[in-house]
Amino acid sequence: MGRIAVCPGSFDPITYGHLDIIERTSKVFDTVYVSVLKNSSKQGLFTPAERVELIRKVTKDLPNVEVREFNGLLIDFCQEVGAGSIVRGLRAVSDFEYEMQLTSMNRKLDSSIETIYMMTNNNYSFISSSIVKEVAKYGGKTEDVVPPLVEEALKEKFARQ
Ligand code: COD
Repeated sequence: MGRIAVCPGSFDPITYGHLDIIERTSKVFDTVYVSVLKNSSKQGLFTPAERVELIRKVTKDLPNVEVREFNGLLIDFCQEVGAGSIVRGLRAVSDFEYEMQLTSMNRKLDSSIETIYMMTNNNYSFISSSIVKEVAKYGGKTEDVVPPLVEEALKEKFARQ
């Protein structure tokens, strides 16, 4: 079975910043589950099924990456797939406080699951799904921050709104 990691997130939608973390994790672990979960403090643009489909398409060349939607606690998902590690990306100091809370609470829920942080790639440190959505909403270019098929999906979404 080997070493299993989970890359959790809302991925609404997936960006080059997320993809970079997923690719790097896939080089360190035998199997990586990308888990689309609910972040109750964020409002969604894409449905969970749409997010899963976009992630599947942009990770199709990574044979050890599996994409799943999960409705529940991250720790429950990790237990279900037998993962020993959670991998998260860190962009700026501003990410730290939230990440600290998430990690501490997850550790209380299951102390056997370790959370590991990967520093963002400098080229992608400024990217967030929220900023990408705002730029796309007003017709700005998003080609440097999301894969082409995500850019298309964003255009379609906003054209219909
Ligand atoms: N560079 C590097 N990493 C990045 C970048 C970037 N430009 N952009 C995003 N990332 C990383 C993030 O740091 C994160 O690790 C991952 O990519 C996903 O990011 P998001 O923003 O899509 O995901 P979040 O922060 O909304 O995910 C929060 C969860 C959904 C994981 C959380 O809310 C959760 O676990 N929900 C399920 C219920 C639960 O268990 N709650 C927590 C109890 S403690």
